[in-house]
Parts: sequence; structure tokens; C-alpha cells
Amino acid sequence: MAHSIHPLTAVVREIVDIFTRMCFSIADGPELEDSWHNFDALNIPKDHPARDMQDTFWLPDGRVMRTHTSPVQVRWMETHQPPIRIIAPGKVYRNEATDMTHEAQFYQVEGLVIDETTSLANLKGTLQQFFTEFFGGAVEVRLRPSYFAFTEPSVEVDMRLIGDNVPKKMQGRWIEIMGAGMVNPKVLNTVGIDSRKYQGFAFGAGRERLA
Ligand code: 2NM
Repeated sequence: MAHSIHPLTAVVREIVDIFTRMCFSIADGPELEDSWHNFDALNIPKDHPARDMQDTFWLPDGRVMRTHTSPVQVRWMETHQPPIRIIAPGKVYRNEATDMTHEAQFYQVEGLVIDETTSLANLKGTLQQFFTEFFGGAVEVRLRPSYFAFTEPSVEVDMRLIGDNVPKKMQGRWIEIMGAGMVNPKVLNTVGIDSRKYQGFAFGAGRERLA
């Protein structure tokens, strides 16, 4: 029987290929995490609703099924000094009522870049380059203000296809595609990176949304 690759697996492989060409390394880490790497190091408060039993799968010993791949970035920052340029694709878990658009287990791709002069403009340019390769044509990117505990400022990233080859139903349409921001200096200091010398951007996207 012919061997075939699941479409969502193919999407992750393509994302990995594109970021590899853009000189990113691929990072991974445990799916079963301690709450320090999943929450505390990311400046997520002790009383934040994301920590609730309704949102997070807690083990009796206080560990968690990771709710995002950000703890992979935290572990990388703990063990590497800048320049840092990684993506972390992987499985994540949320204790949610499942329906047509919500699963208790899904995939994310997060990215992290840290250097001495890294800026929000670099975030926008990097994502524009990625979307252009991934969607196979010119794109426009816009950033809107948002909030995440681990980034300051935080943004929602919208994109739209531009040029002559855009399908009619996509023409002019902005798509909300991911969240991002400049890594909160508190997070850098917590993992042992000097926030007076280094800055970074990070982004996070859902695999199915990108597909
Ligand atoms: C997102 C949005 C914004 C993010 C931040 C980090 C870390 F570890 F560097 F602080 N990793 N990922 C991040 C930032 C993720 O997902 C929507």
C-alpha cells in the first residue's frame, strides 16, 4: 500500500524547512513539565486563570501537561546565551470541553529570537518572510496590541495575501494568524539572560490555523 504523510504532519515539516533555511534551530522538550517552566518562569501569576484545573491537566505531584511549548524556550534560554534563534514545534494540552474547534491535545509552533538589537520590526520582517514562503506569494503583515504575561509589548499578528494570484474569496481579507511580542525583560532576567544587554521577540501559532 502506498505510504502517505498526514497533511498536518506535512505542514509542520514545511514550517521546519522554512525556518531552517532562515537559520533557526529546532528545539524540543518534555510534554510533562514542572509548573515553574510552564508558568512561573513565564511571569504567569499564581492566581492566573490559565492555571485553573479547568484549563490545565495537573498531576497529583504538582507537575502539568505543558499548556504551550514556551517551556521549551525557557529551558533553551537557561542553557544557552544569545544569540538565540529557535523554533519549538510540539504537542500541548488544555483541559477543555471539546467541540468542533477545541481539542484537549493539539500542536503549536513557537519561535524565539534574542540578540543585542532585536526589535519588533525584526519580528514583523521575520514573520513576513515566513508567510511569503509558506503561502507561496507576497503577503502584508499587521500587528495589533494584545496582552501576554511573557511579552511586553504583546501583539496579535494579522496577515493578508497580496498580488495578482490571490483567490477571489481571500482578496483584501485580513486573517488573525498568531500571537507574538517582545520577550518580557522579567522573563530574560529569570532565566539568566541580561535584559540590559539583550532583547528578544517570540511568537506562537497553532498548527491547524496555519494549515
Ligand atoms: C505566544 C505569543 C507570544 C512566547 C514567549 C516565549 C518565551 F519563552 F520566550 F518567553 N515563548 N513563546 C510567546 C509569545 C508565545 O503564543 C501565542
